[in-house]
Amino acid sequence: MTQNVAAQDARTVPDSNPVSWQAQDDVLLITINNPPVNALGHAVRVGLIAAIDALEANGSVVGAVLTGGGRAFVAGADITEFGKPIAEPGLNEVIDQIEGASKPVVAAVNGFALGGGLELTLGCHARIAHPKAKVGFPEVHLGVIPGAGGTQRMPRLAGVEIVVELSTTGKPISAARALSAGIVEAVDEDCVAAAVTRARELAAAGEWTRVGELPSPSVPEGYFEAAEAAIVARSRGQISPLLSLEAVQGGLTLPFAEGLKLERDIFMRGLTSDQSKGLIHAFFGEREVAKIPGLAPAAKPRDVARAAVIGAGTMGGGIAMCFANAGIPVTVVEQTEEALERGLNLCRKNYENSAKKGRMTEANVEERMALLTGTTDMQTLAEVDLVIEAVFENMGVKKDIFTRLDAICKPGCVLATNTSTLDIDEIASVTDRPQDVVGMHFFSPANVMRLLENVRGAETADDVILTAMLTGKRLGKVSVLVGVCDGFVGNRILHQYLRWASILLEDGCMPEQIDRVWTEFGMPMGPFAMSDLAGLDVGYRIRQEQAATRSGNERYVEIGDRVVEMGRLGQKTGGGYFDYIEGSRKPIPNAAVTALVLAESARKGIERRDFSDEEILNALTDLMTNEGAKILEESIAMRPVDIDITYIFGYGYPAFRGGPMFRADAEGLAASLERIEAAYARTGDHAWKPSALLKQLVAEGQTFEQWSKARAA
Ligand code: T1G
Repeated sequence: MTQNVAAQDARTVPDSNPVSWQAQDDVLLITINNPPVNALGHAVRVGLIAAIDALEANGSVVGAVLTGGGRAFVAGADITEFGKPIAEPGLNEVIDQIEGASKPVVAAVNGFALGGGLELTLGCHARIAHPKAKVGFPEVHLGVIPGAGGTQRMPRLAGVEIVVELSTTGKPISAARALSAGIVEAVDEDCVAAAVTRARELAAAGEWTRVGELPSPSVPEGYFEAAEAAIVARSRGQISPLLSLEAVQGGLTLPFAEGLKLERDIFMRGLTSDQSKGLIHAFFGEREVAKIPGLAPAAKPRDVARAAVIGAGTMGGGIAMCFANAGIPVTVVEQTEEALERGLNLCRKNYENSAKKGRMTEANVEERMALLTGTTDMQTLAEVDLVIEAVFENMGVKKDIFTRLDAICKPGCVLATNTSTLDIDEIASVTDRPQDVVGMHFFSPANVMRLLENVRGAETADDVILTAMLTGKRLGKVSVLVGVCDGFVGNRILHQYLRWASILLEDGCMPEQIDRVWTEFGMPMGPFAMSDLAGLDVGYRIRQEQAATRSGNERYVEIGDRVVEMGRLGQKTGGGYFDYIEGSRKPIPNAAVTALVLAESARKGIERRDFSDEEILNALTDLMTNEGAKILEESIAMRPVDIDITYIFGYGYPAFRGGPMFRADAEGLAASLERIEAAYARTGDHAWKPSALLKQLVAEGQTFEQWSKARAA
């Protein structure tokens, strides 16, 4: 049975009729009830048309209020309808009928009003929001733009700056911000009652504003050029923000009806783009990874009222902050008072920095810190429900800690390790409760990165898996369930393309070329700049430890070791593969490193050659495809989408490409396999040994997606 962790929260069954209306004296209250988020599916659109018809036909009502049932106002158009023929009435038609009604309609924005939901409110004649409501245009995250008048009405109502912000960043804003921006005219705890009153006032006045009839706003000279430059600088190749800007700018000089047509044309350009397909895959994938097939139907997550973290270093402190941020009391354990104080002080400093940036108040800082309890006495963990060990990556140290935890913690307490490379099963073997042991691999900085790899050990119980998944959701993480192997999913793939990037240095590339190719692809930074950020000494120490057992016939590149031995440990020493000016993260090529690369090629008698950008990109992405296929073969990941989501949320892989496996399907597996087999024939290197699954899919003319769907059926 597939357990949907996300659905562990209460869910209600959608009403048969998702739109209801009822006269409250002389005002018709129209409510949308389409759980879980009141998406504007066809039935809702039909219901809204019927509701406005009822408003027009009912002589005893003077106006109407439109609101949402449950926690949402409206989350937007129904994304599951994308790509299918539009079933009339379309959303534009619904909004036009509301805007053109002969009686005033006031929106009571009781919860989030996103995308088409916000556009629906713009067709109303006034908007009143609950203080906790949020409004936004997240269409850009789906590769499209507001397609039901948002780019044409919002500028007329609230000016260009706010619509450009909303529709190019996709970030929602609070009710208070919507009030100050002029999107809503009031904020009220009882927004429905306030909206009823407002509807009466408008009816009595006999006049109300139709946003579509307002004049276009004026725009400061050079505004759009500056806005476009800012978008290009931050969007890493995603086009939808630029499409939104184009629709807003184009509409300003057109009559409203023409502006709507322009918006529709641009919306369709987005919807039919490959980027939109990738982004929609990422949207649903983020939710699909929460669904775990094959768990016992009776398994339920254990209650986690109190947690503990062992280790107050960078990772431990960041993990503890995740619990405090979620309002879960957490005990932090260190070996010495001095280490404990240092760790808790770092947590406080992080919170105070957030407060300085206006992301939280001073009161919030104290609330969060009050949830953090420090101790050097592990015995105090006897009553906690979940412990996450986050100490040094050494098996002996971890085994000692788990032995002690096993003796101290109450039965049923979940014992998790944050290890990124060590064998969970070996750690579990020192306890009498291997069924309670699970991996919870956070990504640094733990209080920022959203990915959480939950690692299922050989004996991890189903309810422990659910506990780890649901805890991740409570912490605001995107949790992916993975199996036990070196590097699990994310780092195992990372190792392959990082290693090959170094080999490309010896064969003819320079770090700056490889990094440029990778960032132009849409990654946040290139492999060498990323290594500089993480610190080169970490990998150096691991490679030194592995030297004794490294197989002689595996090609090993020493450039990274030489860079460390030059004292260049990365950003923290002002330079690694690249130089960094104080206060800047911009990588600058370094002459000594360039000379070192050339010298290493010469020392090994390698004749360097030029590599095209395409050859570099194919090498790195083919290795991701091949290693991902091996991960699926070994059931380390359950589905290709689990690998996609791991990379999007853990490594900044561009969501508009859908993730490594989605992109591999889109680019064509046959061509990729051909390059992989050629590389294997040329190098004999294990990294290029073609995956059996990949060969099978190509032979059968299948994609990873089709293979995954067939397995799930
Ligand atoms: N359409 C269809 N299903 C949706 C949906 C939507 N818009 N939004 C959410 N769901 C599903 C979701 O897949 C999950 O399903 C369940 O609802 C609960 O969602 C014309 C064209 C609103 C902030 O992009 O951001 O309007 O996994 O787990 O954490 O201009 O959902 O349970 O089967 O995310 O409380 C624009 C997308 C659409 C908003 C709530 N709107 N949704 O978060 O719940 S395009 C969006 C969200 C548009 C117009 C254009 C979030 C949420 P399942 P959830 P949540």
